[in-house]
Parts: sequence; structure tokens; C-alpha cells
Amino acid sequence: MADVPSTPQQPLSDGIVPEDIVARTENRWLVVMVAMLGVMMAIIVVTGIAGALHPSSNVEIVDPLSLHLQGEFVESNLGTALEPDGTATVRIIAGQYDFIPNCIQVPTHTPVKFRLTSPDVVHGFLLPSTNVNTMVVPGFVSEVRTSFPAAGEYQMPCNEFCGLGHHAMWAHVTAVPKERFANLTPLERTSCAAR
Ligand SMILES: [Cu+2]
Repeated sequence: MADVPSTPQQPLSDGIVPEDIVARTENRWLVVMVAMLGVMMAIIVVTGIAGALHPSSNVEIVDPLSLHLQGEFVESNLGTALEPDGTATVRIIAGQYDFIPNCIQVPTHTPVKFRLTSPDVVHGFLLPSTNVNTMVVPGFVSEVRTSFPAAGEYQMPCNEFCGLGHHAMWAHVTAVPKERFANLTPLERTSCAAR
């Protein structure tokens, strides 16, 4: 009688797990989760303090408050421009909650340079099936280079949570054959007008 524990240590034959075993397992999970949280927080703090948090490419500073007034990101300069050397440069502003412009045509078989910045909060710029994936940080210009081997349409989601309208922040990039692109008007290059 004296050696019989008050609660059984193994699952009972009817499949019910004793209360103290459940409590012990949950406590272990709690310790593991808190430890993981601690490690992740430590990584963020250490990398932040060490100055290692920065735009993924091309550290180039721009004033987010005067984007619309002066410099390369004024409205008339946004969209796709052909450079004298035959390459293309696409300038985009990512703001809550849209890309400006949100419809972009680019030529195929041409080096394309995307230059983006944000006037408000951190956004993301991702073209599925390409090497294009960057953060867009206010105060910095993010630059990504790529080329499009085939004509096609790419959905362009914002992939950094930027607020309540984030889920609706999508745009389109359409790669059009190089010869056809040359004949597009400036408006068609920078809008969905041609579609
Ligand atoms: Cu977003």
C-alpha cells in the first residue's frame, strides 16, 4: 500500500495520459520555445548594433521626404527607360500600398536594372522565377540587375509586411520581345495601357 504512487507514471490502458506527464511535456516545450525566441531576438539585436542590417545591395542614400520633388524618382522619371548603351533602367517607388508605376514593360534579352526606393516604410520587391528579390528601405535606393530570357508576365508582390493593405500590394512586370519594346511609346512602357 505504501509503495503505490498517487498518480500513475505511464499512460493508462484507456489512452488517457496522466496530468503530471502532460504538464512536464508542456513545460519542456515552453523552455525550448522561449530559448528559440531568445536566440532570434539576440541575433536581431547583435546584427542591428553591429550595423549589419542594411539594404541587401547597393547602399545608396536618398531623401525619402523629397522623392516627388527632385532627383531621379520624380514622377516623370519613373518606369522603364532605355539607356544609350542599350540596357534598360526601371525606376519604381514602393509605397503604402502600391508600386508606382504598378504596370511595367521590360525588353527581353536586355540587361535590366531595377532601382527602387520607399517614401514610407520597408517594402519588398520580388519577381518569382528570377533572381530579383530585395528589401526596399526608406532612405536608400535598392538596385537589382537581371535580364529576361523569354517574354512573359510576372506578378510582383510586396513581400515585406508593410501594414494593413500589404496583401493588396501587387504589380505586374511584362517582358515583351526586344524588337516590340523599341516601338512602345513612353506611356506604354510604364503602364498597362498596351494591354
Ligand atoms: Cu507590403
